[in-house]
Amino acid sequence: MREDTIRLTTAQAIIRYLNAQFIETDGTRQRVCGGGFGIFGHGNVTCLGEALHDHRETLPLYRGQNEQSMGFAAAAYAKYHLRRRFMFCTASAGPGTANLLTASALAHANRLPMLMLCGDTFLTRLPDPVLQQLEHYGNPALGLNDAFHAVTRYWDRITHPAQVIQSLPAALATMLDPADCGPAFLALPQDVQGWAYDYPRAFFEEKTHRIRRITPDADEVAEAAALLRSAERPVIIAGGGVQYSGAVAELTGFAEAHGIPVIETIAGRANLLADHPLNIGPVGVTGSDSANAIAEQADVILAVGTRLQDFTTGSWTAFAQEARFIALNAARHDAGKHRALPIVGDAKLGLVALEAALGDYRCPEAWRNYAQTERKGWDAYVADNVRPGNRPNSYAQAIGVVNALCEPRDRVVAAAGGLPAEVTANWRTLDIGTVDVEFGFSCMGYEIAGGWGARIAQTEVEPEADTIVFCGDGSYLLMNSDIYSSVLTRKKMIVLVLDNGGFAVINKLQNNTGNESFNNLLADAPTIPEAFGVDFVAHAAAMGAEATQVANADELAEAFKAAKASDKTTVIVMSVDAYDGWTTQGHTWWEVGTPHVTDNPKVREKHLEIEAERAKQRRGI
Ligand SMILES: Cc1ncc(C[n+]2csc(CCOP(=O)(O)OP(=O)(O)O)c2C)c(N)n1
Repeated sequence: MREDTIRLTTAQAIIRYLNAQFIETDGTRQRVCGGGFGIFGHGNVTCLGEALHDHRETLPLYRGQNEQSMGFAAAAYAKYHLRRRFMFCTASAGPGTANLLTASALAHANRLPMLMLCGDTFLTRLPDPVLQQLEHYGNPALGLNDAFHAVTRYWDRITHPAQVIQSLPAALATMLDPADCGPAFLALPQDVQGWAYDYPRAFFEEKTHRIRRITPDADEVAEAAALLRSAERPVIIAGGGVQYSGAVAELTGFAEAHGIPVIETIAGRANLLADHPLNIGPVGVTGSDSANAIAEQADVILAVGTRLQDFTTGSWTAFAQEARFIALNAARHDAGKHRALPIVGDAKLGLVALEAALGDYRCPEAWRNYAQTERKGWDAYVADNVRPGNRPNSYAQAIGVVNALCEPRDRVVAAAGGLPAEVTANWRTLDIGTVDVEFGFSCMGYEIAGGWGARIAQTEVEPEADTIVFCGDGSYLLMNSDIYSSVLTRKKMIVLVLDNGGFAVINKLQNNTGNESFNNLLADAPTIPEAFGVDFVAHAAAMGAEATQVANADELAEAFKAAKASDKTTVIVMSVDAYDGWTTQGHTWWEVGTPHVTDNPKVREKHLEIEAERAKQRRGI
């Protein structure tokens, strides 16, 4: 019997296939692709656009303002859904696709799925050089899309319609894999998009995916349990992988059963509620004194679902040289870091297995008490740090006001500048998984675009909650047009623009390394004859948002209440101090390159000071 086929273009086949992919989580089956973001150009409008139009009811297409911000929105969408759903981004050939590069890097660093469907030059090369083609003299096959190799987990160029039968399932498998998860890129030559092929109908049958749980190896669990049983000062570092695995209950149960203190990474914020007695706070460069105090004394550290990046480890100075690590991680790459005893596997299954293997081990009470006393000290510091009127307007005050007025399910988004550290230190977690501080790539511009993507996801699940974005003036100026997108698409956000006159956190770093203020705050840029601030209220209002300026934390509280009551995107602007406003406690050493030779004695002094701390740095493998 002849195989049943359907004649479609490459573009039609891609979209038809995507439309037929479902995911089952917690008994609910839904489309794995939540739709997409698109900016059309000649490289994608004619064929991909035609195919998308046919599926506009089931794969909603959001019209973007900037390809980079579309990618950020897609990343935030996937993060909200804990990597169980993703969006695609479609960009035209050349500059449109080039604009996606930063977003792809962000998704890669944060291990978030997104699918890029991007135009490419003609396979036949008949019209070459086509509009926007780079032309590599010695390699005609090399083009702009090849720049994505470094920032994708899956990359393919479709040079024949039949290839998608192999390529699409592989892209999906990558994006849904707990270890390999990351962005997937399909380069789609403009002619190939329209070429037709007789596809087997079976390729488009509905398929239901599940996220695989990797069962940990029994020997690895046994070895880790033996080490943990010997611990006198154990600590658990809980990362974002705990969220992705859905292992919060198992983490909490494990910690409680054995009485082990838990400290959190930035991506792992909101694994435990702020007032859980075993939550000792965020660890590392942007951490808490309490978590850092126990991190540096711990003898056995169980790292769960964390890639142990330098903000978590204080560039590897946060722990004792002789401390031993156990790393439970779905990715083998992460499980083996720093001579850790690896447990390669799912966090949920791993914690259950480890708990069974640990038996009746209890963490020594004195150590737990010490950790809890430290945490009380940190809570007192934060309570004072966020208090309105304690000093000039500060990030911490704004965070305290908003935190106090939030509902538990409200989602907070921050990314670059001083705010991620300030949110990490000062935000009290009201509910699990509600904090999105993008610090894998710490990318300016993610804030508002990511807020829009998160809000699109949030409205699918809990429209009554709010998405709250913390944004510096620098990030705002870098990328703000999704305020307009959010107004247009009625995806309400509350955006706080906290204006300190420039790149204040980098100015702080510049000063802390002995350098003069230069080119960060507007006031310190020699090429600016007379600095003036942006009227952010007028700017946001021009994009259709409600916008208001507040003078201080008390006025912020009133404006925030009004923003919560409104169904429109609201932008609240407050000036904060560039020097006097910082959270000063809770930081570990952080490795930055400093000049080994300089005529500036202050820079030399700081260089020596910074290098002296390096003695504490653990060396990896
Ligand atoms: C895309 C991008 N460019 C540059 C940087 C380096 N950088 C980190 S923070 C920062 C300043 C951000 O300014 P702002 O948003 O005003 O926050 P503030 O420093 O004032 O807290 C810069 C330039 C970055 N993280 N991302």
